[in-house]
Amino acid sequence: MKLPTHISLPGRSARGDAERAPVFAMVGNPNCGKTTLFNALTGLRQKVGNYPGVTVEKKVGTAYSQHGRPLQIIDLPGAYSLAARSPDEAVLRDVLLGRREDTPQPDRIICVVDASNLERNLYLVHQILDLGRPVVVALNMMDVAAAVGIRIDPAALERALGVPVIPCEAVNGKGLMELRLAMSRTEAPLAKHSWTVPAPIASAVAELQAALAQHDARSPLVARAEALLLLTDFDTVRVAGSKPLSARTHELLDAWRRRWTEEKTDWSGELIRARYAAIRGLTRDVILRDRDAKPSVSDRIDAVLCHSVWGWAVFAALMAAMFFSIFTLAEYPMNWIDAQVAALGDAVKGAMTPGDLRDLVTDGIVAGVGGIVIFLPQILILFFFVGLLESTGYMARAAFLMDRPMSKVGLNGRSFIPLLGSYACAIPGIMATRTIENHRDRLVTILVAPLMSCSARLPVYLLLIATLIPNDTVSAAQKAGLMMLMYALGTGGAFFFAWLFKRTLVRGGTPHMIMELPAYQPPRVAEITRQMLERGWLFLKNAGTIILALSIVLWVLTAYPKHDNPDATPTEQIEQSFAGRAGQVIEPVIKPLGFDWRIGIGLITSFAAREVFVSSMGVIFGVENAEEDTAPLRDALRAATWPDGARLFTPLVCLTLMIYYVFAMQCMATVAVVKRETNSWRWPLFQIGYMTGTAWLVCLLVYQGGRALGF
Ligand SMILES: Nc1nc2c(ncn2[C@@H]2O[C@H](COP(=O)(O)OP(=O)(O)OP(=O)(O)O)[C@@H](O)[C@H]2O)c(=O)[nH]1
Ligand SMILES: [Mg+2]
Repeated sequence: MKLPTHISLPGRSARGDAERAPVFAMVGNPNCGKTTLFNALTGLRQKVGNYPGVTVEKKVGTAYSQHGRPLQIIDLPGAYSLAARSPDEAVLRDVLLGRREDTPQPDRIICVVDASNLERNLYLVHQILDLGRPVVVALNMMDVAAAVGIRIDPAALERALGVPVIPCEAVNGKGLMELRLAMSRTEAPLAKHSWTVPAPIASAVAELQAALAQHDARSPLVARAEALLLLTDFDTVRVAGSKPLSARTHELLDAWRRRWTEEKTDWSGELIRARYAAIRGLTRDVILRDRDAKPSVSDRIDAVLCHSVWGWAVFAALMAAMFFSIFTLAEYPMNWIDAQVAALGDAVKGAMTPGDLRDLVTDGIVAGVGGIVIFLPQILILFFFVGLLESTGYMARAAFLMDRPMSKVGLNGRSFIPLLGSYACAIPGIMATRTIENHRDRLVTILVAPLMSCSARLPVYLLLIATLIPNDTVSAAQKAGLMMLMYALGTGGAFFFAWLFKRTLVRGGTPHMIMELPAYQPPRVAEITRQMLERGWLFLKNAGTIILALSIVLWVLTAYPKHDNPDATPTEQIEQSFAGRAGQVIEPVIKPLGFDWRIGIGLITSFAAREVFVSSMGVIFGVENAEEDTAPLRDALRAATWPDGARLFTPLVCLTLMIYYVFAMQCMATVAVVKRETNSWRWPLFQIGYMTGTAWLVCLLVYQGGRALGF
């Protein structure tokens, strides 16, 4: 086969008409800085974090060449090899091989490599060079390499590979201009890529290559690379949205696979060894060590943070600090927002003439949306903490610590990153399970992830804790303790159900965890603040749209139909309203838990999202107190009674209600994501059933037990 030595970028055709932006793919090992580079080139703000597996789905953006020409860039999940082991890696493989229906095959590939770990990173590069596409190597993390005493000669690497090698530091913006220039060149050299495929495998490669070119429409070089991959990896991980191979190719592949199994030859091992030998040859003159490797700063920190005793002490202290600051730091901004909302309500009351419209504004909109907005400071603090853990590299250490307890329930530390992420929100947590290799473990992790207390539960817990304990009698530390208890309960629940599911639904052994511990990075406060504000803005947007709409709907449902007696009390009015009737229908089911029909309305509406419980309580109990001045919601809840005058929100009921929200599956968005990720309705429905069933049962035990003990 005669190979070209250069490939030109697609661009203006000879006739000078329509121009197609060339497509670049960002490819590299996990955590080597692809997304940082992608963001710097495109101006987008995709999530970065100092642990492997942040990006799990492809993302497309546009950058501009030095001459202002648009270039399309695809950011991809990281992988150590094209032999995909998990769904996120399969996305990378399929984009590169042109198997995706929704993504064009890249014209050029930017291989991002971590300079502090060059040999290992070059393994993937070497596989990519097989594809015969023009490659630009971005030699990233030069600062990290220098810090651990590794010196690299980029020019020598460029000579060895035959493609441009650009040293850079993505976080500091160094090397970006040079990279852009290399990307802008219309003529791109192809790598001097010759390595000898072991002879016996070569004939199989040739046969399969022909089949792929003929039946699967691959170009000769891609077909060859894919043949190598198929023969050594057998293409086990499949993802939705990728074209399957033709039947003919499959037959051929199966025949070779059978033959090699019979002959007991380890061709994939042979091939890996051959590749590493080739890489060693390439890097002989490239890596120069300055001094003997001594324990790095990261190693010294890890001696404490990964210690079997100190590590746990630090973990517990970090969590305690987080919950404590949620209560103490947020106090002032919260009081301020509280006062503004109350003032707004009173101003509206004074300005508008009494009537349904005024009630809609004060009792529906101000009470509903205001009730939820006051929790913004706490949400921001939570996200700031999560950001700190993610950007410093602590996340990977937490997973390492958790490996032991996780293995007791049949999962490994890998599953802990999605679970930890679910403290912020179950949706990114469930997405992050794509990095889990074993599909059974992935399923179990998806099933239990929503048990981790997410940020939407925060307002519910905070409201109920405030109702439960009057401000002055109990210190912030005790409130934080109660909150930690809820988080611990959810986490314990997740572990318990993971254990149960691994023993019943999806049996399977405990896989070993292989995860890189990245070097610690100083926290990037600006980046963390930006991500935190983004999440805060999302929270406000939610309050201004979904929660606003639901509050209005709920207010209408509580205001109509009108009571026959115009002098009816607000409670009597709600009682016979549409919402009241719905609440009464479910009251028999929830009365054993100590909840009345008004709480029942909140349970129904918050099925959309948990924080809607707070706005619903605002609407319902705000209406009841409509005659007085706007008071904090917790006071309204404390004043609420059963028809016989007994207090409704007793401490026991508040606690039970919090526990209900720990376990119940009250989130439409999560249901939708689980449906998409598991590709069936079976699992999300099962999840709703088991979580809400558990919530009911545990609440029954707590409430009735508490009653029996005299609370
Ligand atoms: N010191 C240093 N840190 C860097 C550099 N480039 C990126 N980082 C940091 O490395 C970490 C990983 O960066 P990401 O851009 O998320 O890496 P990624 O390759 O997209 O990772 P995955 O999506 O998990 O595969 C982040 O903490 C970055 O701030 C660099 O040149 N020097
Ligand atoms: Mg990334």
